[in-house]
Amino acid sequence: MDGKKVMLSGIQPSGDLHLGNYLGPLRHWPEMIEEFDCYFFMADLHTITVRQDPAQLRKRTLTQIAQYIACGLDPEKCVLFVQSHVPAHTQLSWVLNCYTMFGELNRMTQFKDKSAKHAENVNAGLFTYPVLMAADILIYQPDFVPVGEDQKQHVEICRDIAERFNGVYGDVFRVPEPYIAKVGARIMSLNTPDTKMSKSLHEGCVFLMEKPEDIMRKFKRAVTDSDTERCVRYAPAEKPGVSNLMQIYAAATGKTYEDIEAEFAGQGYGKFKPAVGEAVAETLRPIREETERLLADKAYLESVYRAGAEKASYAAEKTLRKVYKKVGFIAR
Ligand code: ATP
Ligand code: LTN
Repeated sequence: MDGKKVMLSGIQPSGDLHLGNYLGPLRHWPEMIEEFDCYFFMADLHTITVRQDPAQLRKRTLTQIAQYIACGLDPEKCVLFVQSHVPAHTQLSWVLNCYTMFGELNRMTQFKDKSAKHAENVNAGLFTYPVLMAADILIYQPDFVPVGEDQKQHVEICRDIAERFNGVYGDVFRVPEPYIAKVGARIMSLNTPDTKMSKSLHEGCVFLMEKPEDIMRKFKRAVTDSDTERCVRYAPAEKPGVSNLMQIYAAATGKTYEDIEAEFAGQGYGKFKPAVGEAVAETLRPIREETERLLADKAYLESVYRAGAEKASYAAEKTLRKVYKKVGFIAR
């Protein structure tokens, strides 16, 4: 492309996108497309580390493309693609597997969590997941990778792999920085505010496609804290429930924590919870409506991901050729 800094990120279509995905990384992506050369993809290859229903996976992948566009990712201004459409990711992943240590993969917290959760299917893909993610990243030579807090360890191992490879072969890969937003980096479940909001915990999770009345219901039922002061105050350790709602409200409205404390001073939680619900419902309404409109135009979505795969392949194959040459493979 044209000498701008490069940015890349992806989300797995392993479930419907939720408020944590949106307020953490996704909301910030459209701000970046003017300034950076951006690649955003549906990480479908990653999803099969856990069993998927094939029809559901296809549907969710397509919905996710529509949601990316509805959130403001103009396909004319950034590259939107499906990970499995660019085989260079998996090709680089094999090479990087041979430059990644068993011990470092064994320390990854996501591997430990997911193998505990899916004890009947602790497959090798789940173990080498971070290597595929490193390949996804390094193949586009990005400067930044915007993700939520929980993905930081994966970007760090990617940096370690890149530095190890560069140490042997010279400066092949740019070593990228994670980019983690200050507000919204870790949205917690509305039911259990000590665990992160996640698509696998349905009740405490708000999905981007949910109707306003369902969103309101979830916020009205959100767990607040059992402290006696009953006031809206930001104190994550003492008041995790209220502080999480404040984080959501701040991210959805752009207000500061001080503004929010002043707005609800002396009012308890009765007005605060529906106000957060309303702010979220209003933020998500245009995204849901635009997603529905786009999903009705399959031909357009196909044209977006086809063009995206072509542009992404061009950049990815350039890095792959360089890597193959460095390690000593004969060019075809
Ligand atoms: P799972 O339920 O399988 O753990 P997930 O809901 O955590 O999935 P991912 O696909 O792993 O979602 O994450 C996609 C992106 O959203 C990542 O950048 C991740 O850091 C971010 N993210 C996920 N959950 C949250 C959250 N609760 N708050 C902020 N960011 C989040
Ligand atoms: N592991 C990420 C998805 C992902 C990703 C990436 C994010 C796969 N490859 C490359 C950033 C860059 C997740 O959200 N669970």
